[in-house]
Amino acid sequence: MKVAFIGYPKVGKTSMINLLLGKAPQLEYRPTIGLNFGQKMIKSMLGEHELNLWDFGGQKNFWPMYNSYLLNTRLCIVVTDSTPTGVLKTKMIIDWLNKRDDNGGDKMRIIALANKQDLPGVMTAERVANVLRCDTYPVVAIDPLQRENVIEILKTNIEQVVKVE
Ligand SMILES: Nc1nc2c(ncn2[C@@H]2O[C@H](COP(=O)(O)OP(=O)(O)O)[C@@H](O)[C@H]2O)c(=O)[nH]1
Ligand SMILES: [Mg+2]
Repeated sequence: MKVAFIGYPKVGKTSMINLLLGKAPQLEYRPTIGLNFGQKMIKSMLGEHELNLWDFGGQKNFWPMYNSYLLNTRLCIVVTDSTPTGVLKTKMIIDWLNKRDDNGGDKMRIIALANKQDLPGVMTAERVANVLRCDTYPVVAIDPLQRENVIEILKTNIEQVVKVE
């Protein structure tokens, strides 16, 4: 099953995938150029799911490719930092996702991760959800202790996707 991460540069998409794969967090920022992939097995009540994780460098010049990037995506994870400006920018991605013609009707579930909850003065996931208007979870991608939590979020949403099939 294809799971695509999407979001502006530096919000923590690659960190989130590293966390899921059990890799040590990268504290120094290294921008993702082009595409990265990860693979992860998830066991849910509905069986075992092989997830193909797609991580696209969010630079502006890649935007025209987003439609092809998202082709056949079943779960789209929008990652945002939790600052007010970051969330407003991310809202534009969500609006675009909701409007887009999905090239042949691939059913795609959209959720958001309100990342960097460890930073001072950030918005709660509840407030982020009110802006983005989709299911939103609070996370800290560079905290290895949150790994189980993020796997649980994936599990819940994969089950949702499989159920509506
Ligand atoms: N404080 C904090 N920093 C984070 C968090 N997640 C990622 N970062 C840092 O933010 C920077 C960008 O992360 P990265 O995963 O490369 O972002 P990407 O461009 O969306 O793939 C890196 O320096 C990470 O260490 C978080 O939850 N809290
Ligand atoms: Mg990256």
